[in-house]
Amino acid sequence: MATNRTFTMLKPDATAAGNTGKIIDRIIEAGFSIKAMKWTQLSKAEAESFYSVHSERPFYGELVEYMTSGPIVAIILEKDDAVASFRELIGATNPADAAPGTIRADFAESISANAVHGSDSDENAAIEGRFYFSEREEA
Ligand code: IDP
Ligand code: MG
Repeated sequence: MATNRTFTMLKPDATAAGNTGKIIDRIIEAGFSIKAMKWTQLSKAEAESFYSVHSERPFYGELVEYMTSGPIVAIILEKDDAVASFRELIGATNPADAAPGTIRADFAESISANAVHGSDSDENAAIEGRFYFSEREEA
């Protein structure tokens, strides 16, 4: 995957609240293009694997439980400087700290149920995208 790509999930709070369309609109309006997308649900083992980098963090169990509580939308996105640009668009992890106008400020419910995931590096964007999509599925 090229370094102009990032990976996002619209999390269970976003799918439950019917916010996926609004959030995808925001993402496209911000200049990202969709390279792969699927509506799916994580098993416990899959969520543990996806978030294994956080396995020592105190919130790991809560995070895995939350991320398996409902459907998610997995999306590979493309834009110049995609990783940093997307992190700016979504805002801080805790919606209480997220800048006005960011996706988390407008849609997140809590620090755990915070509407969207955004990769933190080019390397992780590639790994996370491949977790959900084969090369064949990526446009
Ligand atoms: P990020 O999603 O902004 O990159 P990370 O620190 O990578 O934030 O944490 C991954 C996810 O774990 C967050 O998006 C959030 O859902 C959850 N999380 C992070 N910190 C906490 C916490 O203190 N309590 C509960 N859940 C948390
Ligand atoms: Mg992170």
